[in-house]
Amino acid sequence: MDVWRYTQSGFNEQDAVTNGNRFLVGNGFMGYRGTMDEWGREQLAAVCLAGVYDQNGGKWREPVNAPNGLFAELTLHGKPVALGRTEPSEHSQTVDFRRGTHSRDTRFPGVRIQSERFASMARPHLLMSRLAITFYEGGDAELKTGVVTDIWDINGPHLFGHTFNDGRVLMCESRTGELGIPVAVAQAADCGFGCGEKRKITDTGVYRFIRFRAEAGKTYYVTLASAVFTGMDDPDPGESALSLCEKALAEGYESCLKAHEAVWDGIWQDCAVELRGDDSAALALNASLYHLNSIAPRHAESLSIPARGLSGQTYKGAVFWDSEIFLFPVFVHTQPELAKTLLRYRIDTLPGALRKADEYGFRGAFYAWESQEGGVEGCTDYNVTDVFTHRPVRTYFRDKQIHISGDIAYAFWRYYEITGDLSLLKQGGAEVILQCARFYLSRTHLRADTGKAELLDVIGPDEYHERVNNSAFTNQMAAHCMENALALGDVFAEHDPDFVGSLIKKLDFEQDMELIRALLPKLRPTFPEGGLVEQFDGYFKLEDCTLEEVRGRVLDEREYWGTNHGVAAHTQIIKQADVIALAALFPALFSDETVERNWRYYEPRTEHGSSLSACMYALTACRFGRPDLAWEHFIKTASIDLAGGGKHWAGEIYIGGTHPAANGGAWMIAALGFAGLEIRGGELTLRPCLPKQIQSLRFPVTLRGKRIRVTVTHDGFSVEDA
Ligand code: IFM
Repeated sequence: MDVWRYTQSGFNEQDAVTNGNRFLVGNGFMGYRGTMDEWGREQLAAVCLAGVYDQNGGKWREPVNAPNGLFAELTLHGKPVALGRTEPSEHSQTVDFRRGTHSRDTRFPGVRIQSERFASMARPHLLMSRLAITFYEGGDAELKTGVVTDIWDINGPHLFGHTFNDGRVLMCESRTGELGIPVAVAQAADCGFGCGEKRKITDTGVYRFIRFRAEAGKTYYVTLASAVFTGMDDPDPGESALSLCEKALAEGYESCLKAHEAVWDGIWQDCAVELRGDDSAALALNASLYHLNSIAPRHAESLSIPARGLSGQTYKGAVFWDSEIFLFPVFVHTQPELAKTLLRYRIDTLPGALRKADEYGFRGAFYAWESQEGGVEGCTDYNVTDVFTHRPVRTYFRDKQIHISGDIAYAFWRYYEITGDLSLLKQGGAEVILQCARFYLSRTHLRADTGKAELLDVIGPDEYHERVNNSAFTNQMAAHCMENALALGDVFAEHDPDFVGSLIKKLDFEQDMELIRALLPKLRPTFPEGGLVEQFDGYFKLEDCTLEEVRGRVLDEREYWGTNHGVAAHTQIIKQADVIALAALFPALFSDETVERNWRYYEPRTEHGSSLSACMYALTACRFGRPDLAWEHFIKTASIDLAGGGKHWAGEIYIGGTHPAANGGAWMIAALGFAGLEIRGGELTLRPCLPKQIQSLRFPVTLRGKRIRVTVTHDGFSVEDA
């Protein structure tokens, strides 16, 4: 089995949407869905841009899809040849993880269409494809290609005022509706067989029509280069798009592909995990790392990754806690520069978090639950639509999921702990921690009778239980954030003794420091040895029924299980790892026995309705030496995008796409769970817990700037310079 390529043979129209995710190519600047060359809006063909958002009227704000410059449709004997409309005799679609390419090979009556495409890792604004069209019979043929503006949008349209140029390089320049951001897409074509072409502007784009008399048995090659620039990354997007297309075409497909593959080569050297013993698992793990690296913002200094990557506008293209808790670990251990890029996004969006806290009457930084550019909160008060009444349902993710600030502060601290690098804290991370601590200070209630500090009316990671009191996870995150605010002084004491003092002064934080010091012991939760941790006050009093019982109460498979009248809300059935996520993130607070006791309690009560759930259970099962219990969760996590799994609906809202958090989770299970890797204070420790299905794991990690390779087998482990 080739663990670096995933191929699907045969064509099933029902798979078109999922395949758009499975076969995506991307480079962090944009994602190109895994659709056919000749497909359009209906099959959700899309070029998804990172970090460019737009709102159309009162609809949800979401990222902008660019016009499609790789569109290509063949007409033979006057009839279009298109998958879905023309019955193929054979069809296959492949994504090559190592090379970062997508290819298709389709035999239609009379003609075979093969194509390959990539989103250049070497030049983030460039998409290229090469078509090879082989005719079994001669005839009049025409290839229609160009820049298509009739594109998939969920809450669009987002691009207006298209101006086209039908010169040798086709061009479409538009502006977004809300902020007027220019978006330019150009396309150049090299038609190797020296044919003539006509160009035309229509109401769906600008096209070239390449007419030729096809000879039987002959293959015709066409190379397309498309460049995408926006006003956010270039002062003259149109000019840059034009010149990049020309340059790419002059260099040629092979040469551009080589440069692209060389970058992928480097990426794999940094992070590939060689898993021996189970090829399907190895393939799934490669797929996970492929998807994650395809959307990592290598082109930017400060940008994070949306919850559905660059696979579409689902979840409003927003950045969630997924970034800090599920994606950050793989990057900080393998490509720390990327971890920094993700966290710089939080430094730069601090003003948005300060505004949000203020909006709710609090101080400090309350980060957006669904963060868009500049920290704009994308989460609405009505985030789900009821499947029965079709009415919007008041959800509280935006206002009550306050653990988000602590999650972000946690990642800043982990960055420092793992890398020993103080620069990120100095460049704004310390301020983020202080402002998050200040937020919790203003959000905490102090009980007059018990003297205990409480965080009331919150939502923890388990979103099926809204507006609960003292979520163990949330209280611990808040306490950890406060602890780190207090610890900053010590951390900088040796290398930059004045830094924290001046920051405290700048933020007028002296009094808050004292308040935090006094509050912390009253807020910090305690977890008795061997005891069950109650997810929130009163959780154990909720109806204790089985998952199957709750499933049995569901009337519509799309209905949402949370909110007031959701089927899970009044039961102990939870959506995703919550107490177990707490145990995974704070290993020092729980003995192995305590983890096991809680795992055995919560796992059967967890629906795993979020793709963020299974990996936390797998990680913690390794803690108490049960890789057999971890295995199923590992497979589920790692193969989520290949299997097309995960939930596709929350109420009536489509939530499908790729699953970066699970992709990151798969790496975490392999490296931090099965290999038991831990880096702290410049020291690396391993506590392997290999499942029987795996013979060995071998992977690189970066330790204080040096790449080393870890090998773990059932007989032991070794660490060497890589
Ligand atoms: O961040 C998650 C959340 O925990 C569960 N719902 C989906 C979000 C995005 O992945």
